[in-house]
Amino acid sequence: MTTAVLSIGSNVGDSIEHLRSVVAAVGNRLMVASSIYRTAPWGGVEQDPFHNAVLIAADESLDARGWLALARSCEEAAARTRDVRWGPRTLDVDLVAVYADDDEHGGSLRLDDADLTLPHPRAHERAFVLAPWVEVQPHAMLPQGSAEDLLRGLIESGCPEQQVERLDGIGL
Ligand code: PH2
Ligand code: MG
Ligand code: MG
Repeated sequence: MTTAVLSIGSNVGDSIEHLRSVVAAVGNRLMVASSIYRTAPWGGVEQDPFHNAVLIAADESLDARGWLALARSCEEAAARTRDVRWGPRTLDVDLVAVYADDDEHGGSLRLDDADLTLPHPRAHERAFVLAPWVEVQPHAMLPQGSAEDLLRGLIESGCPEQQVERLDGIGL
């Protein structure tokens, strides 16, 4: 059994519906979904704000590569293209962390492959990932520190690309 932390984001088309399509694909493996956040575009490309959220999901048989395949199939179903790095997209589904429940330390898997690095190598510098993650897993840890501390640092930086706003009254 593995548990995955999925960061989902969209800023093209009906972005809330794109996020909801991931909830549908995860189905009964969903453990918890964060609120939806409206977030400033991160990464220096001028574009519309994103909607972001985090899902935590568990599966008896998927390994990290299985979760990656699920993420990719969600992106393909949303006709995701990869034109501009950190540019606009219908749907981005990123694996932030995967926990192997049979790991005696209950630790987060470490992987450094060409197409998959775990934990996600840039999660610690993105409030759009950390804010929804801390909401659903307040004690989450990254190699760089606790997600909560890292988030506080980013918000206190006052950097425009770290602005996140939790949406009330609309959820996944
Ligand atoms: N995704 C990107 C680039 N920039 N900014 C925000 N706020 N949210 C995202 O999901 C996002 C981004 C490409 O992966
Ligand atoms: Mg991404
Ligand atoms: Mg991605």
